[in-house]
Amino acid sequence: MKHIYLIVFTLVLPLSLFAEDGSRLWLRFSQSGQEKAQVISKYKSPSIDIARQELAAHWQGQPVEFQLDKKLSYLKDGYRIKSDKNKIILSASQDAGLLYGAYHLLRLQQTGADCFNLDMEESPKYDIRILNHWDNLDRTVERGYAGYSLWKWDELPNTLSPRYEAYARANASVGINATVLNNVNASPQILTDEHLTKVKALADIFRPYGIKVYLSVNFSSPKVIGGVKDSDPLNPDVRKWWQDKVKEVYTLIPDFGGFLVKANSEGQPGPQDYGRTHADGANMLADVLKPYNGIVMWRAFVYNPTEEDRAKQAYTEFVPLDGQFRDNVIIQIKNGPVDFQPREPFNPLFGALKHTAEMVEFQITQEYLGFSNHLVYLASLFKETLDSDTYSDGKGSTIARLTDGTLRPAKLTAISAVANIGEDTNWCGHHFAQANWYAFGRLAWNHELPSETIADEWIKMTFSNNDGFVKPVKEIMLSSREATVDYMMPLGLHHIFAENHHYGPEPWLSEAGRPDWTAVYYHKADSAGLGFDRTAAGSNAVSQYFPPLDKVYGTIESCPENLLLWFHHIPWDYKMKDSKTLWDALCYKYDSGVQQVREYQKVWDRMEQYTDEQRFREVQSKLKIQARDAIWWKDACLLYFQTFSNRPVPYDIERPVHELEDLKKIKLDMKHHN
Ligand code: GCV
Repeated sequence: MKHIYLIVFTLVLPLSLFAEDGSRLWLRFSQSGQEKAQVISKYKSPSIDIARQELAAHWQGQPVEFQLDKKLSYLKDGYRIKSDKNKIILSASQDAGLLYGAYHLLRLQQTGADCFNLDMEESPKYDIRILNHWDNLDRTVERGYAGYSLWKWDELPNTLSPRYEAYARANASVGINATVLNNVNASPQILTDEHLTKVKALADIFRPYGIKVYLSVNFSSPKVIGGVKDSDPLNPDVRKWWQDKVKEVYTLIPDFGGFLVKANSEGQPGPQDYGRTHADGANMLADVLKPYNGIVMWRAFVYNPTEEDRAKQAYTEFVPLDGQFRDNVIIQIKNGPVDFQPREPFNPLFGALKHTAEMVEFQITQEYLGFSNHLVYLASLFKETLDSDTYSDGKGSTIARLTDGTLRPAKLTAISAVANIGEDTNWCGHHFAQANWYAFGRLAWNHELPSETIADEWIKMTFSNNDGFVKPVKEIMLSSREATVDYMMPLGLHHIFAENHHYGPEPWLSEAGRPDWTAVYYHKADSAGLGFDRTAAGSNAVSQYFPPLDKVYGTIESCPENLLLWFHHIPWDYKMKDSKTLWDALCYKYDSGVQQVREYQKVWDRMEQYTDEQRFREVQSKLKIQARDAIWWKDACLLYFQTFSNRPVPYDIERPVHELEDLKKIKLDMKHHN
């Protein structure tokens, strides 16, 4: 008997050594039987040592020689890779460049690319490529769907989870070089001495991976934890408090990045509490950080329950302040003017601040995209924003070129996204949600990469190089964002989510803490039609866009149909481009979303032969949820809007399977503040 056990054990060992639970992310290098590569390096530093170890452990190609070369400083923290006779020269001007170059080589190997005739230079499009964690000190994560926070504040700084380093490594492998550890709805406690020593412990682990730590700060910190009378940015005692605090931070963490601030938004304190402006608040912090090369990322996500269209408010607030901000302040702007919806037009603030640095904020965590239950590949959404032409500086003024320093010389370029990472074994809650973390990193490095290339890399690294798997799965990923828009809110509909948690549909929501937290505020359905009139006859949000977009968006005929109901209130019998009525078009869109998810299920089931049991089953079961949810969305929205349109659902479309009244009773028990 013993013998038999032994044999079985030896046979299964290579496969079972690493449970296929997604914990290894895309860093799934082959584990055994390979020749160890030779790495020639006369340098030593924590980052270079990691680069060397990674290659020594996983690289199977020609010997690699490291070279540090100051002449390559034009590549910033990028690198050059060049095949040279029997070896490969990897050179960079910074240590981190060698690390990124090492991961580039490993990516080539994992994806089956040619590793012999290499000749390339890579330099990142953005200086700061940063994740924003909305992690609270009690380890809950605002809008987090992958378990509790990675940061175990109660154990830090003495106990260091191995996941801290694994996190840093994953980020470095895609070029992410910065992280904001805590929620923008920030607890002042993060700045207490006790917490700062914990932050230092994390910063020390991340540093060799080229990652700088930043913190979200609460504008009332001087008053709440400092015992200062108020937190007025013009009060010298307040400034003094921040000066002392920042000195303390830099004593602990000499390369600390700076602060991220959500002020005077959704109940957060800010300079306006004292009659001061956002510029007064941001500049005070910027001045304090300046001697240490620290920066302030000041969020433009501000809106108040006023009469003014919520979509207009960030622009109204910030444009008059243009030119007043210090040069180490960068305004962090959500991709759209409302809030990370499945589809929004780009935020009109991009390009409108002519003398102020601007950066994009994306959301990787799927607050409005089915949490970690729905497979939605977000590179397509990110690219849609980055490639949008604002026309601010003439044709070709894309958001990518405006924010990466190409169009306007910038001291500071950055790009950010709200992380989807938590304590879950597979990090992101859904195996495919890992692709969105990956895609953000790759696009932050190079926003010109096509979504398809990124998907291709990720699939090959994470699952399989087999064409039979790569092709169909890539098709799922590439169409998934549009499919989700179709079953949730097509044609420019937005924010018709259930109250607070934002998971399912609640288009009938008409009472909430404030009008702009209801769904009816956004869709404005009535017997005449559907959609928010943002033309000159309505809220005139179109006027915030540069010509010709103000006209393009402001005219029904030229407005892209995928944004029609964002900008216009459209009659139910309006004829769309394909001559369907608006009502019919809406029905077909919802139906197409449902059909696409059904197709994903069919395709995925055929993938069983190419993938491991655990991940196959887990994705399969998530797709079931997604398919059920898609039908829920379709029925809820069509049955509800039908009470206004009074038209039949086209007869060739699958019939609703729910009663509207039953759907209205669904109340999910998920707590969130708005
Ligand atoms: C961190 C939305 C979310 C909030 C989030 C806010 C923000 O309103 O629902 O949870 O708060 O955006 O970005 O500040």
